[in-house]
Amino acid sequence: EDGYRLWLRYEPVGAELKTDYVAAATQLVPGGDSATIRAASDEFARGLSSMLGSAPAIAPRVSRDGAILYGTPATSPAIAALKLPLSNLGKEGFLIRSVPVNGHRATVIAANEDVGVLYGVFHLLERMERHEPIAALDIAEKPKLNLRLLNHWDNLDGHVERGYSGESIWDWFTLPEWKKPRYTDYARADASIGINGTVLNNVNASPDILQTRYLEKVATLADIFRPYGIKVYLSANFGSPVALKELDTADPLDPRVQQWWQAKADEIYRLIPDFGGFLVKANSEGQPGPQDYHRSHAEGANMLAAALKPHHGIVMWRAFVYSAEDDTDRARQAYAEFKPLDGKFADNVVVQVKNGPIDFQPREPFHPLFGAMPETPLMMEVQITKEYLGFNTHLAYLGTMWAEALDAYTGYPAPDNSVAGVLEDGKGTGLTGMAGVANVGSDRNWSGSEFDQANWYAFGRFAWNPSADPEAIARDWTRMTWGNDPKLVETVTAMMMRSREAVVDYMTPLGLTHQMATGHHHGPGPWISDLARPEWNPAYYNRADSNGIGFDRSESGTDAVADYAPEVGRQVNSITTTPEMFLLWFHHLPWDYKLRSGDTLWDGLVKSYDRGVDAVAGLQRDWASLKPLIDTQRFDEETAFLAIQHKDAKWWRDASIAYFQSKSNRPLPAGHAEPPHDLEYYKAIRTPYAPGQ
Ligand code: BDP
Repeated sequence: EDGYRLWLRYEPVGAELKTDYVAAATQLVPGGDSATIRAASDEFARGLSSMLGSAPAIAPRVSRDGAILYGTPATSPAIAALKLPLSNLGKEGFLIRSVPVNGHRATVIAANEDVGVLYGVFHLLERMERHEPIAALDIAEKPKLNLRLLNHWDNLDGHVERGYSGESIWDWFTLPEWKKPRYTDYARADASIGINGTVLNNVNASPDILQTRYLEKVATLADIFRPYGIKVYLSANFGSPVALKELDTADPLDPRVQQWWQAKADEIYRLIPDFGGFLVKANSEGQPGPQDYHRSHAEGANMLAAALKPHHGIVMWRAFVYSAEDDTDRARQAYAEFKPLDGKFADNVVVQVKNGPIDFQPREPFHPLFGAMPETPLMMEVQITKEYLGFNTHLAYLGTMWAEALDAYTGYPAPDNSVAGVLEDGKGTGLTGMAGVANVGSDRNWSGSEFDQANWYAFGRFAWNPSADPEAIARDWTRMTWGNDPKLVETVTAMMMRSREAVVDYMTPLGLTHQMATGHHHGPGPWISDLARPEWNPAYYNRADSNGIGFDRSESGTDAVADYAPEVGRQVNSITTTPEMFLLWFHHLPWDYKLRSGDTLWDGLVKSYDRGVDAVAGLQRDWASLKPLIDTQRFDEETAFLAIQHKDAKWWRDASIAYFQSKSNRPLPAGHAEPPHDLEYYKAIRTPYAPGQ
């Protein structure tokens, strides 16, 4: 049991359930013969034979009780005859119903397009994995967002930026000839959670990906993914025409540049007719961009969009920018650059905004752009890989973190004013979506740890439905990944639900942020203040001194609160109404400031760190109690990883307390132990190598 099968383990079911399931799966009746319907049939064969001991035979029509009929009205007269209410389900929705067909009891999986059928087949199989009843179904599902994409930060040399699960799964060296079975298993996993697009290469993009010999490899991957409803996209380096030595400029208003991209787009679509489009990181962290030629982000994005438009491709233009010239407040910089461009983007451009205004931290308030671009479709980018949450060895279920951002009230006039509502509102373009920076790599278990598979899974579920319940997702994943024993399900789900808060507590409590050591971002470095740019330094963010701690973003500080809708801004401008979890994000406060608990800020801070460490010890205890219920290989690995997390959590706590105490000059609250070493000891710890840089 090495984790390779992810949540699609299809474990054999017990005798009683088997009788029910066998009776409800006596024959498979595919309505159609496309590659997608064949993939659905293959999945049924794989899943049912594994869960029930044998797979039912494929039949041309429903001829006995317990048949499963699946297809679209267009290719299956039997489904057309049922006149099912499919009109509201779009291209990707599906319906599953227990209905009589030809006088026989049957389960029908119907959709408008084959990919919807495939999603429905996975849905039914996953229900069976969770031991749920399937005899009387009436399910209608459709995604709320259209672009449900993984972003792979994979370099062409196989290295994955911020990857903690081995090397890239794309073997560019052996493509296009060698089509690894793993590529198909990747597509199956994605389709099982509704992911419908994948950006294959790093946003810090090598221009080489646009060379013909790489595009041929990309085309092969696109062919493998197509039956699973997955489109391929590429990160495009804005300076490609120059870097590939074909032009001496990449100025988006230069006709030669426009023609270059047009010809490149034409070439791509000759090879990949359904190519999705480009993801672009421009004028950010040293990447080239339109501003190099004094053009705006919109002018750059629109030039690429024009090249893709005849082929129905799109541009996802990232808003992750912070400029060296502007040293006011990094949290305001994307807003400052993009807000004035609202309404200036072409209708096949969507702006891709990180969930928070800084950078994938354990906790951030939502990005103010979500409430500020009424004329521009926005998609949300989250990081599935845990660059700032302890890599693959710390257990941190991100579903709760994403729900916190998605549920946040923006004040924006979207249907429900939440960030999720903003994402669902494509401003008439249909460009609604979420992107997740993938944690998929060459490790046997794909994600570097079993629990990190949950974050891949949860990402798909949230992209399908941004209002989803993180606990329900955790429970579903647990059942499929670890088993259906009630104690196991409750224990693991509860562990997951409190895991991210534990990380916040031992790394960056009370709204602190970006306290990680330089470069690799593993381990604490709150004292660091000597890096070239101010906003790379943890000390820039904590601003701890003998008076207090925190970053004043109120109107008396950097006024970042003004980037939010007035009612949101008012709430966080005032110290007393700012939620305590964001206190030091928005305010610089004296060490003796009284928290709601009655503790001083200093005491509360220390207690948070300790609470985080204790929470990890709790995770260890809970996990240990599951030993009889879990296979040895996966149990042992997680046991070891939790021990690493516990050790790291103590390191975080002790180093942070040692540093902040050197500023606060206050004793620790009663019952809280002093760090075992002095500050110099923690400062001297060097991590010579950490994965993912
Ligand atoms: C940061 C990562 C860096 C990425 C950057 C981005 O440290 O590796 O290139 O985000 O999103 O968090 O572009």
